[in-house]
Amino acid sequence: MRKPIVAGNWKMFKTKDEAVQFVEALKAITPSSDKVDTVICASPILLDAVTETAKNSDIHIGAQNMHFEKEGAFTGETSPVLLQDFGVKYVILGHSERREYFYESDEFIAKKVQAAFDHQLTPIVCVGETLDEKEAGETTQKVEGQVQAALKPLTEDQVKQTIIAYEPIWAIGTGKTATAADANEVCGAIRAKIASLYSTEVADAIRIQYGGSVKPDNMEELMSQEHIDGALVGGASLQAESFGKLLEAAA
Ligand code: G2H
Repeated sequence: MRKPIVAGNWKMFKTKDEAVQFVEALKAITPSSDKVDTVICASPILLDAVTETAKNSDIHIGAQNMHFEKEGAFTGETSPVLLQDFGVKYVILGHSERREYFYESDEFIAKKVQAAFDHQLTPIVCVGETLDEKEAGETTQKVEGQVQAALKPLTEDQVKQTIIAYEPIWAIGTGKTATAADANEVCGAIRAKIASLYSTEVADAIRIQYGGSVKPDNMEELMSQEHIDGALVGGASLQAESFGKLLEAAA
């Protein structure tokens, strides 16, 4: 059985004090890591404070992006070496906000996915279709292409360890959630694609999250679906209490 993984994506929210208080509060209610993997993905400037506060707890810390190079003249970028140095364990890559506002391509994201493994970071690779693509019946084709491109540089063992987050773009921060059945169908199609590219063993091992307006009141139904192994959560991850409810529903 695949262990559920629930990751909070704070995006560009929270001051240092708010971040530390959140982690302190969450520590008291985090389920055991035997039951669910708990991840908080914070802005790079908060990572030092949150990794320190989360020490000796079941909370893992993630970044929301990184560069693929170890170092160099890349003004404003974050190196995977620094993330590793700060005790970060996960990194979100290819979030639709990065693809849309910062023009990140599938090829660029694939280089980051490889760099994550080179630095012992687990990538959370985001894929998803726009409303136009959904209405044109292109959802499966779009997400399968994104998955195939992102995993291309990896070994089979690395593919097994990768987390895929299926986030339909039209559902992000809009309050519109895909129905649990629709989300499960797309996550199932992703798993089938991985089986065809690698093997059933790899497809059975890889964990696939759903993301897009996940809240305490829709989490249980999403988690009851065969192919959904957790959630990537924006808005509802900003309060420790609501995030705690999501963890409880997944555990
Ligand atoms: C999708 C999600 C987190 P929200 O971006 O990655 O955000 O839960 O606010 O839709």
